[in-house]
Amino acid sequence: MLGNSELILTPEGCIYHLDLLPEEIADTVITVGDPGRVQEVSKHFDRIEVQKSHREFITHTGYIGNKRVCVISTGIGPDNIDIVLNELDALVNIDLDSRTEKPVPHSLKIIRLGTSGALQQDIETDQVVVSTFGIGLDNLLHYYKHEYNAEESYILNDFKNHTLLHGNPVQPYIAEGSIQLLNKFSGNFIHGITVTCPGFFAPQGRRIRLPLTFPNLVDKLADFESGGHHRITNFEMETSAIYGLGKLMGHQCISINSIIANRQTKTFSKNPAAAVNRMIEDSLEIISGL
Ligand code: R1P
Repeated sequence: MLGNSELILTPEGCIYHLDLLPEEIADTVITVGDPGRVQEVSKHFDRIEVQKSHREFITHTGYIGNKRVCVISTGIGPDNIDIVLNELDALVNIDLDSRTEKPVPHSLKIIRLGTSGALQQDIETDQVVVSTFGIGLDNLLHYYKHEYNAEESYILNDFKNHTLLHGNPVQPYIAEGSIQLLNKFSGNFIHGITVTCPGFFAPQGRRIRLPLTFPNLVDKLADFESGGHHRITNFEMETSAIYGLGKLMGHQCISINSIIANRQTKTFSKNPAAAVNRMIEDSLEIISGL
């Protein structure tokens, strides 16, 4: 039985940070970093049944046709993903009354609709990238017992040898997205590895004033290739944590990102809101048929 300090519930019986009851989420969960993006997604729902908000975690649950979906804002970063993934998982896999694990595991489809920076010249702003793998420079997954499959080990090993980040305070990890979901997002979607960083400035090679420990980070990531066809397309701040935790918990996860900046050409989208909206519309069309 999980103690009151381990599985924290509000007086209303909601999970602590998300402030949600089990019946207030759907099996298909869209996550967005920006709380303002929740309504940009839910405005496409045919009806909204639940609207909750606590801190940066805003949730709208409703229907697209007959499909029940919810959209939740995670805020920024892997530490927030630790909270969102664990609390979503508890909502479906823990009996909140008895505070014990349910006997049969329940799997969610978790789909991130985010924004990101491209690391390759040929990926233009406003294009959309779907992550084959997430490589984490953020250390979160190292707090959970985890193992890699053969392909993950192979790519991670190549990554460590190429970037030489391994052994520094940074301990890269890797996790694969759901192949089933990845295959649904093809056509105009570019596929590639996404690197997840624990910050926006130095951890993504941006020097404003302070000197960088890894001044060549962007080029090192951009030059990487493994197995003849795996390259790093983009980086942001959530994907590896979603893939790593989601996989350990038995959920199917996919991360889709609108490219709003290109770090090679040093360009920024002229209309990021329109680009994000296109990604939302194209993705919802696929999500409604999952
Ligand atoms: C940084 O500006 C934030 O934007 C990106 C990064 O991953 C980070 O969360 O994603 P979202 O637009 O989904 O927040």
